[in-house]
Amino acid sequence: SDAYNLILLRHGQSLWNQENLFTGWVDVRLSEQGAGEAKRAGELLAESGLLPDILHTSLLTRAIQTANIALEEADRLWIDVKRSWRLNERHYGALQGLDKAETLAKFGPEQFQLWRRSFDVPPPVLADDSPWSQAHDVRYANLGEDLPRTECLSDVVDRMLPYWESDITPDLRAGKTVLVTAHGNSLRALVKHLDGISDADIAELNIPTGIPLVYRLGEDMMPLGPGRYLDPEAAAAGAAAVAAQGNKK
Ligand code: DG2
Repeated sequence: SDAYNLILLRHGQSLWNQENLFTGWVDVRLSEQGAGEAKRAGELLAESGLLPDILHTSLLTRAIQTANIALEEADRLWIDVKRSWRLNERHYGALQGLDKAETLAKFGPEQFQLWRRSFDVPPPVLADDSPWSQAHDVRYANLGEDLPRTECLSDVVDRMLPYWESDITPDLRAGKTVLVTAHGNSLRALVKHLDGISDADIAELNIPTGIPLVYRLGEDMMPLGPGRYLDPEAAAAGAAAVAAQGNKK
């Protein structure tokens, strides 16, 4: 075929998604439900016949676990893998570790929505001596000035797209089916690019956990049509649940 296959997968529910806490770069693991979502994602890949030839993940455990579980289910644990901090979740700054419902109640819906979904308003910076800081995490020791202390979605686009260009698109051009296992906001940044979504409209986009989103790309590495969730009903329900997260008790 003359199309290139790209599969995007947000990790399954994490322990902090379950507890409704802002996570960002904090390295929490999958919940039991999240592991089940990852297994289901692997089943969906196997059923669809879309078998990844190469995996790209973030450096965060929840994305790596999700990929491993899904690939095991699809009998593809053996494929090549590349990992990059550039696929990490958006750094949530001083919101990392805070309860989403409490934050909404304390700062109000407008500020809450700006921090969570605006394109260009970053939360306050996270101090390096916070227990939720990554300033002393060995896996980021080589980042130097690139290590974020907070990020808005625009910052994520700026550090994610170079990796898309330099590392992911060459694998696609080589004819490989590429699986990218990442996060709510790093995938929002990639979908914004692929679907040409405006800075204003991207606020409305929410990515559900654990459901493969498949794109067919042309020679220009842009989609030939809309992305397709392999379980559209579960994806719609999951996206609505993400959007409502601040209101959850
Ligand atoms: C979530 C996204 O990231 O949260 O950082 O809390 O995808 O790694 O679970 P993920 C977080 P929202 O921006 O949807 O609040």
